Amino acid sequence: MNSREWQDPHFLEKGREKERAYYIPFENTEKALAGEREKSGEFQLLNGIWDFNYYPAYYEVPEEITEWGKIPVPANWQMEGFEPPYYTNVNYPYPVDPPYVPDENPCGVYRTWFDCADLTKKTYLVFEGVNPCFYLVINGQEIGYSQCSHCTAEFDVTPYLHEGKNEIIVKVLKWCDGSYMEDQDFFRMTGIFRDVYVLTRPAEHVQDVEIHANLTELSVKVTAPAGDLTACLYDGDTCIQKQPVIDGKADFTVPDAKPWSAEVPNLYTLVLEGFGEFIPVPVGFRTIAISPKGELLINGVSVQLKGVNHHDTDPVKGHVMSLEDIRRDLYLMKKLNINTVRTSHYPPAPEFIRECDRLGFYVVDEADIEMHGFVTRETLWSYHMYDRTWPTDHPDWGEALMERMRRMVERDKNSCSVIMWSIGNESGYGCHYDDMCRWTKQRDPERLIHYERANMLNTPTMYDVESHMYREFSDLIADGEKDDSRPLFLCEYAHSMGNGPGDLNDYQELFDKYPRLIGGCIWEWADHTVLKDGKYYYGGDFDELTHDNNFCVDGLVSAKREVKAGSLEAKAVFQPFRASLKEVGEKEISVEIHNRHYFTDLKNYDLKWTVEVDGVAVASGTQNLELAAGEKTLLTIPADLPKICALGAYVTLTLHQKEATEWAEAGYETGMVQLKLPVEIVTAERTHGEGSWKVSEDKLTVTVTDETASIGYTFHKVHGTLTGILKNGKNILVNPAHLDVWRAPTDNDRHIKMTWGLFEDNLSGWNMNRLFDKCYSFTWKETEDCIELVSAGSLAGVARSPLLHYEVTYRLDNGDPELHISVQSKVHPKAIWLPRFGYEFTLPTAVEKVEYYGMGPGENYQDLCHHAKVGRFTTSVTEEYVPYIMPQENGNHTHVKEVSLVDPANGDGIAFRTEGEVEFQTSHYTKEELTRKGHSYELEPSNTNVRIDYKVSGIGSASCGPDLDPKYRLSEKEFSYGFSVKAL
Ligand code: IPT
Repeated sequence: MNSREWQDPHFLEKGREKERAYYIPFENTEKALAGEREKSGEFQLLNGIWDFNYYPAYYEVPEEITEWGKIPVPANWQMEGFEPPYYTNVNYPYPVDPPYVPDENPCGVYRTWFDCADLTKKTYLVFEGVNPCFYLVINGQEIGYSQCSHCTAEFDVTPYLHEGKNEIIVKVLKWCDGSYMEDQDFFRMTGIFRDVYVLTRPAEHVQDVEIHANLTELSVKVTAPAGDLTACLYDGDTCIQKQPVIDGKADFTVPDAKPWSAEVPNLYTLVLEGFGEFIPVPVGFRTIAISPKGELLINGVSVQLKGVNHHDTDPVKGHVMSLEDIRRDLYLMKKLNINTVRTSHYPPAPEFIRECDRLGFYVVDEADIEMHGFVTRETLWSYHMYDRTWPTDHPDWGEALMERMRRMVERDKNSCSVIMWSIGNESGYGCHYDDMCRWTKQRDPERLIHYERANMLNTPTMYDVESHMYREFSDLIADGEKDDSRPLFLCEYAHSMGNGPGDLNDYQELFDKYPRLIGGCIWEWADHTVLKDGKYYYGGDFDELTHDNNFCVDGLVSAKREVKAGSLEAKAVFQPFRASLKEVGEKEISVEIHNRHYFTDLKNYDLKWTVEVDGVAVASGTQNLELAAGEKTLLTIPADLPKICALGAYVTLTLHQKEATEWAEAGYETGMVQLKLPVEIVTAERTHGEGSWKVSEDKLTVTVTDETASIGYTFHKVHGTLTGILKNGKNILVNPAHLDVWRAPTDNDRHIKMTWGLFEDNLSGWNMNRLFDKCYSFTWKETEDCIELVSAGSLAGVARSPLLHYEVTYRLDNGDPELHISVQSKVHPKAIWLPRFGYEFTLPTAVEKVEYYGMGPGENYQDLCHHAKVGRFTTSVTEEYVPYIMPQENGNHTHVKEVSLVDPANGDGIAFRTEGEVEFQTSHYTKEELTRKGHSYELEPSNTNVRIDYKVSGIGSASCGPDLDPKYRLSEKEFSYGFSVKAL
């Protein structure tokens, strides 16, 4: 161990074997075909509990260690209690002074043993991931060094072994020069975090294998010593062709090969037999090409990438992912109709790629490179191109970067799922990028290459694909319209932080419209959090010197892989079928069905349909449609539709997997489309009670009596507010009902909230988070049929002009227990668009049971609603809450016409209805509490809070993406809405 070495960008390895394709040799064909590496007699997994000592600085490691602690392998030592976790995004967690890293560089020393039975064999030690670098000591002799956290490092340890028990010591440093190339946006974690194993192989053996397949041909190249070698191609357990390997080569022609695609991942296995070993290599027959229009062609078919960025992350284990964890992620992606993974921002474990080959995903394999922190090293933010002070251009760093590219390409070169190489992420641009791109192109002419930052130079022609992240819609439209035969790939889009993303459908519409927009990868798959004692933590919770708060909590699914509205929205937007209404007759509905698969006939699915009138099913059926991929057909649905209805009529179509798959049961709902039917809506007349209204002017109490109940309303004379909704004299309201515009900012509101509200700076905002409600006048008039009370006033933030003026009319019709509320509002001409606008009611906590007719069952917003449908739903206030790690706006419902909330113990409660539509939300947490608190575990409930809103602005993905699209903003300057309320 030498501090000069780990701070020298030329010192990259010692004793490490040349990189090669990932494979595991077996001792017979059966095992090779089964491919379970742990069953190979040549493979010995060393995972387990190892001896371990942690030293706060490397120079404290003693010559001889006499006392040892323990640690699991694989693990990150931050998750095992040795250091607090540290989250930083762009900023480096130490000064930017390459190649130097802090002198207080912690070191973890690991120890274990393994048995060696046969010294005539070759023994290799393989590390699939050690962060960030390590020295290897075998039986007391320091024989190896490697860096690049997410690269495989293999060592030939044969010369250092003796028969029997052999000692392995691994010394892992916390930082090295390589850390400058690993500035990814995640919790910085250290240690042996991927599998470690021994391979015991014959003295002579295959060193490397390279395959190339198109739709009918397979060519095999082998690096091996002279000797007998055979290549057998298996379809399942059947050898379909056998060839001798001559001069390191074998060629196969398989005219009827079943093609591989992410949708139908037909996989063959090539088994190389020779030198006493059987080496399986999965083979997918497929082609990758680009059409003259810039489309991505897989097997000649234009395919969209419906992807996510995947980081290795677990709230308990850190960066450690078992095969079960990998499968859990990939299964859930399949269930969400995701077909692409960008392995941000490093190569995943080799088994991850294998699983993608097997289950069917397109993979954008990314080199372990990110140097984002160079943009902030001189304060603020500035990118450089061809700047010799950046490692991307500095002569000392060329090979350090190149080896990262090479080690990935060589390891994953045989994978059919890998369709594109990515030369890392967010590192500016320099001459080493030119070199890495050229080398990759020459090494692998078949796959595509992208590097997002190449767009700073208008993406030089040596890149096959132009790529961008978080593109503005207007730019994307321009990209689509550009006459360019190169595909455009959004390597990151739709930032999924917290409640969101809300704009997925808008992106998808552009992908559908413009051939060269081949899709992209949502940022990102799962939240990064740390779970301790049942509480979820994020950046800043560990006293980090610099950190980026909850910017790591930005997954499409939670850290525990639970889905949220955003996940379901991705599923809906990516779903492989579309439906649109063609004709509605008296007895039948005609719907056009579009099979949006690229390779699969719809006959593999059941198409179910249900017609609902006013939330009640009136007809349903199941159809089995034979419809080739990409085709459209008309489906006729028999249904006797009424002439009129009270709330609405819809037909809902769902697509279900016929057969069980590895990731989902038979019947799993892959997609859903709801279509509104043109049935006239006539609001039912309300039956008036027998009684009559009475007004007591003193108390400003209005009372209505009918046969069953006596319902009254009270108002505040000065404030003009509705202070009471009474039933038998008991007020159901805890606080006066009032108008408001605030919502607890979502993560996607993190920029706009500064203009909405009063936060750190007291000049920029309209201060909407603490509104003053001024009543200018409150008057009432009675006629024979009704009483009308009118309150005119304004809402204003501190130190600001009134944000809006309102006039509210409360009307009671003689004998009708309902109070009709209508609101007119005029917003300040210069004011910013509003988070929302509507009424807030506060009810006792016991009012828990909820029924509504509107969009559900999950939360939905104007731009986050393709996963939801209109219907009648029963839920509870508690269930309505969505526990985002950083508390924020949640639980909204659009297209709502009726809502009731009651205390299940006594049936007391409140009911709302409208002839138009409102948005509705209810929660035991106030918007103030959700605004104030930083973690879900800090929240304290109070009451049942209900919103009946004119509108709620959409969600978007502006936490890192474009501003919320204007069409989803509540930016009208004048509007009105109304609804009725009564006690139950
Ligand atoms: C982009 C990064 O590539 C990604 O790693 C992540 O940090 C993401 O941002 C935000 O969550 S880079 C940014 C400058 C757009």
